[in-house]
Amino acid sequence: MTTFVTDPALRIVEEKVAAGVALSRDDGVAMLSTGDLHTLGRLAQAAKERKSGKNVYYVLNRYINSTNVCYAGCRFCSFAADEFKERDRVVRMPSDEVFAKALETGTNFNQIHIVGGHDPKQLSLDYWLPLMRRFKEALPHVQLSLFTAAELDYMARRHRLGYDELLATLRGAGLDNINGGGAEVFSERFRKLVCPNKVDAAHWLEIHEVAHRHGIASNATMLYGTIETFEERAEHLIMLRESQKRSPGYNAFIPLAFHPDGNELSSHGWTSGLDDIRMFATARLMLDNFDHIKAYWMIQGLKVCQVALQFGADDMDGTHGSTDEERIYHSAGTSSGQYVDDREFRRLIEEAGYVPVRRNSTYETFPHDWVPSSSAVPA
Ligand code: V47
Repeated sequence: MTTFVTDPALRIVEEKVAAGVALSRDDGVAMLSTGDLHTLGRLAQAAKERKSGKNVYYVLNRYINSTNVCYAGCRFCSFAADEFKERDRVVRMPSDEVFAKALETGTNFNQIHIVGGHDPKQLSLDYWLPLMRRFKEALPHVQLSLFTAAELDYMARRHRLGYDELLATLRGAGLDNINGGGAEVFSERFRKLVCPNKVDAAHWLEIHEVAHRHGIASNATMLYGTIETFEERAEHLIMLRESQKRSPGYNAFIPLAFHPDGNELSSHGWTSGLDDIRMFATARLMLDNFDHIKAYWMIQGLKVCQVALQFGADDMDGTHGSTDEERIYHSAGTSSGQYVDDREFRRLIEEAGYVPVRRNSTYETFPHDWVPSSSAVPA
């Protein structure tokens, strides 16, 4: 078949990919700015299929934001609430409420995804260790995908623990996976301007690498669509690729499109569909040592995410429970709902030409109609 490549920079990308040469920062910038979407998509789709064949993954899960109290003050955030000045917006769930919330719509799920904020009252081992053990006892089939590296850094400093000791303790209580947030953009320039009070890039990477050595898997993200340059996006991806080389354990990369409502960076507006698609494809091609690129329906919307399956993505993330209330993206203006029926995932994946595969956080797979044994009963 004759293929037409209209962007010469993508010809170089194609040659490097064929020769197994890692893509450079300049290649990343070329992909992020190309007008030749068809070539970019063809290359990214081939890279996806070399990794995961025809499979596209999803997970039956519960999503909980257990607290929105946060003292980090990131300028892109619409979620954080000041516990003294915004009392009516504060959500700070006692651990019994988190447990009850997870079970509200049954036990047939394989992951609990929880993120919160830099909350001095909730980010403590006294709160989390008993809750994690309780989950593991009651729901042995459910993996715990908890915290971001930003929260873990805060917890370590609060308890005056090294990362090694903290992560060994959390692993002992059942932590399976660390969520990918807190990475934002690794550039020092970006962090100084946008999130100066959050864990820096070196410590974010160190936390994930230490976690991997303790047998805890993790994800990685990048927040795109504000003040970052394409060079900074490409450098971020290269830093993740190097981190995976040093300490393998990242499963998925998730591009997080900026949501502008109600935060200090709102003048940057929404990302465009083309920017989203280029971001998925660029991530797929640059992160040659990551198995999965996730198109999270709640973030780019189901329609863009379905298209992303032909631009390198191989995962749509989770259903959430039908009574879950995600707050990070809903306070920043997402028009995605709170819940997707897994039949809808299967329909969209099949229509895109792929095979839907149910997974857990670490990509163990299940038949779509798998149910937990009756011993999974709330304690
Ligand atoms: O670090 C906050 C992002 C992250 C906004 O591991 C925003 O599967 C866009 O950890 N616009 C936390 N993004 C969420 C997180 C996550 C999300 C999806 C998948 C996974 C995973 C983890 O949310 C933060 C920040 O980058 N965020 N506000 C906003 N206005």
